[in-house]
Amino acid sequence: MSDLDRAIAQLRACRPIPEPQVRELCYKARELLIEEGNVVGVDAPVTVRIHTIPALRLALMNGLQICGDIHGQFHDLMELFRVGGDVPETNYLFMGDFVDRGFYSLESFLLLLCLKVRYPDRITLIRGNHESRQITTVYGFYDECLRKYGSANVWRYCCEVFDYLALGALVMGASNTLGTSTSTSTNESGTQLTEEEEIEIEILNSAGDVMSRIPRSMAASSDNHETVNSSPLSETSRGAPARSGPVGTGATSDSLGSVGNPGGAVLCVHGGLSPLVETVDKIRLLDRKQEVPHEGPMCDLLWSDPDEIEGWGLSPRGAGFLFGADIVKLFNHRNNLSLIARAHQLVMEGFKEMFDASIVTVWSAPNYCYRCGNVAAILELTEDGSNGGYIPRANGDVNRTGDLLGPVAAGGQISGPGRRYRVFEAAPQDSRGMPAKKPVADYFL
Ligand SMILES: [Mn+2]
Repeated sequence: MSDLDRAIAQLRACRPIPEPQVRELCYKARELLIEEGNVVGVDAPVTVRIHTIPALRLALMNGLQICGDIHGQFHDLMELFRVGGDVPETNYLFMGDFVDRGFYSLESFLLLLCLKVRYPDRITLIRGNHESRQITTVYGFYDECLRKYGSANVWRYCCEVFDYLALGALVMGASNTLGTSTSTSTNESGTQLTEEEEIEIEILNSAGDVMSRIPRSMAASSDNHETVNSSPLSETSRGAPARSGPVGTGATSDSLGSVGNPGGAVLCVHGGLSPLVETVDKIRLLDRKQEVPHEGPMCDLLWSDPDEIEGWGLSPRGAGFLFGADIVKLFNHRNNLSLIARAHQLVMEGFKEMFDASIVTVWSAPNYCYRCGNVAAILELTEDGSNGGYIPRANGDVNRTGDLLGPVAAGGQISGPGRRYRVFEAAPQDSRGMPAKKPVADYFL
C-alpha cells in the first residue's frame, strides 16, 4: 500500500493526516492542477448496460456525477460517495465550496485532494468562492486547521492549492437520453415506461429507486413558449403548473421544458456568469493563479447567481452579479451549450432547474450547517451509446465554427441532455463522531 493509499484510508476514517504529508500532497496536487486549463474538459463516460451480471452492471452503470457544495460535511460526503458510487469506479466533478461551515473541512478537502492526485482522470475539482484565504479566515476552515494542527501551516498549504483550482469544466458528449437505470421502470403515476421511450429527467432516491421519470416529450414539452407567455392566464397559472413533474425540475416551476442546444456541452461553474465573459473561450484567457479577486470576471464566475430578473442585477452578496434567463439563454446559444450546471445556492430539494432548464443549481450538502433540513442532490450525465454512441455536439472548440444553425435555429426538437438526479439525505447520526468531543490532534505536541 502506497503512502497515498494509506492517507486515503486514514482520511476516509475522518482522521487528519500528519502535517508533512499534507505538505507533500498539496505540492503534488499543485503540480497536477497547474497543467489544467481554466476550463477543464471532461467526458461524460459511456454507460455500459449489462443486465445479466448485476455486480458488473453496478460497477459500470455510473456516468459522471456532478456535485455542488460540500462545506466540510465529511459524513455527508461519505454518503454522497455511497449514493453516487465510489472513486475510482465512478467519475466525479465537484463544483467547489469544499470547506467552511461544517466541522470537517480539513478531512473533506484533503480526501478529495488525495483522490485527485491518486486518480487524476476520475475526479475534477473546480474552485468555489470559499476556496479563498479571505473567506476561510471568516467561515471556519482557518480556525479548524489551527485547532487540528496548532499552526496555520496546513491552511496555508491548502490555500496555495486553491489558487490553482480550475474555474470551470466543460462536459462533452452527454447523452440526450438516459440509459435505463437499475430500478424498475415505473414512474410516479405508475405508468410503465418502455425502454425505448426517451427519458429526459430521472430522479432517484438514495437507495437508487426511481422516484420519478420525465419523458422527453413531457419535459421538452410541446408547450409552446410564445403561446403560454402571451396567454392572459399565464400569470395565474404559474401557481399551479399543469405539468406534474417532481420538485426541482423545470416541469413543475414556471419553466417550460428545456430549450438548450441538444448535444451541446454542459458548462460547470461554481457561481454563474459574468457581464465581462461572453464566451467560454474568454474564461480560458484569465490568469487564475491568484487569490479570488473582489471583482472582475474570475470573481463573478465564483460568486454570481441566476435570478428571476431581466439582464444583470446587483448581488446582495456584495460580490458577483445576478443574471436573468435572457443572459443564460444567449450565453448557451452563443457557446453551443445545452446546460449550465452550478452550485453556490442552498436549494431545499437538492437541485433546481431554472429558465427552461437552461441552468441548474446542484446542492450537495444535506441538512446544511446541520440545521437547514434540506436534502442534497448530485447530477449524473451519461453517454449511453444508444445513438450509436455519438450525437451532434460541441467539440470543445466552441463558438468557432459558426455552426449555430442546429435544431434550435432550425425550429426542430429542442432539448437538453438526459439528467439523472440522485437525491440523498444527511448521513445517519450514528455514523458521525461528536465533533465537540473530538480529541485535539497531537501531531504538534
Ligand atoms: Mn458558494
